Amino acid sequence: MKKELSFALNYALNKGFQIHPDAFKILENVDVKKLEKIIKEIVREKTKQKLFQISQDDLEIYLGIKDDPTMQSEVKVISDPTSRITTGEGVKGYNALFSSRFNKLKRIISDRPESKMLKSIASVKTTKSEDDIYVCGLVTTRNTERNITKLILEDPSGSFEGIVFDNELQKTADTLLTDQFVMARISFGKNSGLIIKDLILPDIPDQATNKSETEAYAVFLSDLHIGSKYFMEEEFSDFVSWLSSPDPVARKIRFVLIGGDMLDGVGIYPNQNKELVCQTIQEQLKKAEDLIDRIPKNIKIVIMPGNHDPGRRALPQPAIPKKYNSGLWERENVIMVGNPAVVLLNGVKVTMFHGQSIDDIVKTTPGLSYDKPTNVMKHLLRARHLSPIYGSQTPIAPEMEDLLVIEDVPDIFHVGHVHRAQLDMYKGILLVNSGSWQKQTPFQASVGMTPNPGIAIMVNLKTFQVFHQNYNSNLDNILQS
Ligand code: D5M
Ligand code: FE
Ligand code: ZN
Repeated sequence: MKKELSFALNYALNKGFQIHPDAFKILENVDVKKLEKIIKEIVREKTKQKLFQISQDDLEIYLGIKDDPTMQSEVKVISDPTSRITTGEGVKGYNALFSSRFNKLKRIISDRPESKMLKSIASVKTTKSEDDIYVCGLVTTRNTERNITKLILEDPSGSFEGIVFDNELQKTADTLLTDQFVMARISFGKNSGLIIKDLILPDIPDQATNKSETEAYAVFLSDLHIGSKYFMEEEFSDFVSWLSSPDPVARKIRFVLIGGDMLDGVGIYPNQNKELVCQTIQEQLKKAEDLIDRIPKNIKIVIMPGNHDPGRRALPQPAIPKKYNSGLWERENVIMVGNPAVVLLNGVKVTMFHGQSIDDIVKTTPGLSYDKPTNVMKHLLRARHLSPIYGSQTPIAPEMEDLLVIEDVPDIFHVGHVHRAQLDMYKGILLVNSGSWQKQTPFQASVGMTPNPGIAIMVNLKTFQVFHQNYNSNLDNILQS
């Protein structure tokens, strides 16, 4: 008998354990370097349970050869744009899109008491009321000059310009995004001007968090940029290997979510080919597939596209099309969804969105920046919309239905894109920006963007406890919260 094996057996026997002969057979075939760690972990776990027998099952579950039957791993896709994308045409399409946005958000805000007093914008012009009235609409213009903010709001009946004088309210007004939905309390000024007295956002109601009944962990990833020469292949590969290690956390991982930019893509930015190690989508997908194949099969993998992945550029994006790689679609443990998507992981509701709109929002909103992406995510939740601004950098398709309204209140909001891993909470929702696995690119350096790549964020879906693993050797590279 190898000395490592006899050490492991004696260790367990001295702690009062019996080892079943079938378990012994498995131990004989385990890598001797790992034996000590494995036996100590199992002894510790089973001592806690006061069960002093090591069976074949224990080892198989521990080594990931067999699923722990008490652990659930159910993925339900409850919203995916892939089959709902219709692409309306031109002006008609955009009218339909904005009318869908208005109607959906009006329905969401109708849960608020003030909405009982809502009037149409057209009626504001004809009534001369002494009392304040409430209207709602999409912000078409926001303008601040000499401490006065002017807003133009539009609903299906018409539009009006209102003025915000109050300093505190101006702070809210200044963070409103173009095409965002808002409810306003207005009063009539002396010179028949309309004064905005209050601004009410759809926001998130108080609600209980859904939790998994059994302990199962989800890993949140995004922005791998496979194919780029800056993809941290070695670090990512180490992370994938860890998933099949005997580490007690690794053994409980049942879900891996990839929130977009899995690939670096081709022709995404000028001269990209000079920064690629895989020049075609097929090659990039092959590399992705090889990595995904090394993830244990009892882990469900949800793959959503970002702006670098193939499909279409405009939001909402369909899932990465089958025609590029049917392999991923055929894997039993892989679920391909579009961007954005809502999935239930053992009943825990996760809204996944790549995060393209963050670029437009940080540019136009005072107080928001790239290094605190979860603040932008809070902004989106308050607006109940994933990408309000139309006509800026983020392309939005003229769908008949606005699929970017946040209709479902999630338990976890998963976003990527800005390559800064960060955690936060907002009204009971866990906010995860999953960072990236791509080193700082020359472009990012030129604009002063400092990513913190190589961090894997994991959440225990039963307790919502969060863990992370940092594969980056640079000590300044840390997870923000
Ligand atoms: O984007 C990563 C981040 O870098 C995201 O915040 C956008 C920004 N970025 C990247 N390339 C550009 C260009 N060419 N212009 C403006 N902003 C850019 P990713 O989607 O991973 O490329
Ligand atoms: Fe990215
Ligand atoms: Zn991106």
